[in-house]
Amino acid sequence: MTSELQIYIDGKFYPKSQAKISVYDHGFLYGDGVFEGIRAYNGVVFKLKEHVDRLYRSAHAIMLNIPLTKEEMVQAVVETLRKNNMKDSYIRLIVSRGIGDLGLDPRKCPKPTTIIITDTINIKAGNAKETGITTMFSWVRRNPVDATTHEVKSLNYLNSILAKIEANANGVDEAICLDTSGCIAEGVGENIFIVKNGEILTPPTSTGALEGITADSVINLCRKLNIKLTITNLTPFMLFTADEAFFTGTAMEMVPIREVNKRQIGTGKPGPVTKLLLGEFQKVIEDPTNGTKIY
Ligand code: PXG
Repeated sequence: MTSELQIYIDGKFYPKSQAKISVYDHGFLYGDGVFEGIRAYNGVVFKLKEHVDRLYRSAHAIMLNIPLTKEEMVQAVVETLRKNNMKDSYIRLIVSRGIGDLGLDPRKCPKPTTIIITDTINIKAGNAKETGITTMFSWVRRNPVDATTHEVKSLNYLNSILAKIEANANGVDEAICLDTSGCIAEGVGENIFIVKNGEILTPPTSTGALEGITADSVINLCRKLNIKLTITNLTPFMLFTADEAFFTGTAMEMVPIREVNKRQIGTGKPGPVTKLLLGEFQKVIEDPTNGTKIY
C-alpha cells in the first residue's frame, strides 16, 4: 500500500487528507500571500534557488516577512521531497499572511503560514510540443502594474483564471492577456515569445507579466546559441504575423503556439527556431547543475 502524500505546513508534516489551514487564514480570505510553482526532474529541483529568491521578492513587495531564511526554505522543500521519496514532482510553495480576524488588517495576522506541496500531477500537455497549441486574446486585461501586478506572484490569480475560463469556453487551449495599453503581456501562467526573421522577441515585465524562470532559461539559451533576442512591446498584429511563437512556464515547459484568434501562426507547425530551442531546453532541465539535488 502506498502511504499518503505528506504535506509541509509550518514545519510539520500532515497526510494530504489532513493537511488543512484555518478559514481565517488571509491567504484564503483575501488572496493575501505569495506562491511558487517549481518542478523536480530526476532528483534535482530545477532552479530551486531562483524560485526561492522570487518568492522572497514577491513577499518583500507585499510586506510579508517569511519566517524562514532562504536557506531554510530550500531545505524545507528538499526535506518535503525526501519525506515523500520523490525524484520527479510539481511543487507548490505558498506563504500566506496567516491567521487573522475577518478584517483586512494584516497586523491581526501574527504569523505567516508556510505550505509546501510536492505533488505528482502530470501537467504535460499531451503531444502539444509536437503539434503546438491554439490560443486567443482574452477580454481580461493583465492587471496594471500596481498591487495585483503579476510581477508579484501573489495569491490573486482571478485575472488569469477568468482568461482561462474564456479560453475553455471558446474551445482553445490557452488565453493570452494584453496589458492595459493593448500590447501582449503573457499567457495565463506562461511567458510568451515570438520569432520573426530568425530573431526572438518577448514583452517586458512592464506589461505586468511575471519575470519567468523558464523564460530566463530560454533567454540564456538564445545568448548561448547566438540567436538575437529583443525585449520589446509586442502588438497583437506582431503575433498574427510572426513566423513562430511559443509559451514558456514551469508547468508547460516550452510549448509552440500554432494559432491565435483563428489566425494560423507561420506554417501552423512548430518552426525551426522553436524546435531548436525545445531540444536545447530539454538538455537544460536534464542538467543537474541547473538545480538543487534532493538526495
Ligand atoms: N506568468 C505567470 C503569470 C505565471 O504565473 C509564468 C508566467 C511562468 O513563470 P515560470 O517561472 O514558471 O517560468 C507563471 C508561472 C500551472 C501554473 O499549474 C503555472 C504558473 C502559475 C500557477 C499555476 O499551470 N506559472
